[in-house]
Amino acid sequence: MANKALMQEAIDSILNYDADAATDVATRALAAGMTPGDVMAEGFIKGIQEIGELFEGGEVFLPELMMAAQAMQAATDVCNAALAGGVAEKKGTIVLGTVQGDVHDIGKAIVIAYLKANGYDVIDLGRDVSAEEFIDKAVEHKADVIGMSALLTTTMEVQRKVIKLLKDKGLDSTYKTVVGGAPCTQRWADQIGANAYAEDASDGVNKIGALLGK
Ligand code: B1M
Repeated sequence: MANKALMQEAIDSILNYDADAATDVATRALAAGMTPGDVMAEGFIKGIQEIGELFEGGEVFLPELMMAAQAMQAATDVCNAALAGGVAEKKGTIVLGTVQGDVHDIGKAIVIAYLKANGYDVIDLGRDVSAEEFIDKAVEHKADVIGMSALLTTTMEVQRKVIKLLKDKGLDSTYKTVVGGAPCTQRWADQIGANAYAEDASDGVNKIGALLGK
């Protein structure tokens, strides 16, 4: 019951574009014993999804979307910091970024925090990452996996481009590819020849673990 009230506060902090309130409620929810994953999934993610629906319906506009994203970022920072530490054994190296033309990086930050907490070395390529850069960085860091986040139906195409470029360069068996982000699906992953699709951060950890036999 107490957690339910906290999660409503979390949702409200996003709907009110209030980064201070988001930081405060995230901190209290963790102190109350909730896991970072539950705090995000049961609270803040519901809030930002609601903002996305309001935006789609023309009830809020870009400035509000940006303020909500700032509040979301504040909550994500608190929860991701609580995930830090993780396990000592290194299970593999992943280069992960948001694809070219796309600036959505809140989900990517959560995925990275989960992977690090589960023993992976993750090189964060940032956002607006070109197909060539994904591959160059994978080569440079001797990565096992290339992870690509895309939040726009228009930018998903870059995921296809990376996989095609890997094939053209004869590198498709050197690097495993994982795609994620709200518009992506298993069907999309199959269509473009990705090795895996991950629905959320914990699915990402599981799918990458399966790909690398961990
Ligand atoms: Co934008 N935006 N946005 N936006 N935005 C969406 C994506 C949208 C669905 C909103 C809507 O209309 N309902 C819509 C896309 C429509 C479409 O393409 N079909 C949209 C649009 C249209 C736009 C702009 C074009 C608006 C404009 O300018 N007119 C513009 C595009 C800018 C650009 O990228 N070039 C834009 C801008 C922005 C902000 C900058 C204001 C802000 C982003 C801030 C930031 O990220 N730093 C923003 C936000 C916040 C959203 C919504 C509301 C929320 C996204 C988010 O953070 N979700 C979003 C609506 C929505 O998604 N419902 C929306 C929370 C996050 C935890 O979830 O990112 O899905 P998510 O990540 C999840 C999973 O998807 C998965 O795990 C994560 C954790 O669970 N996952 C992976 C993600 N990547 C993964 C990678 C993996 C594995 C799993 O392995 C590689």
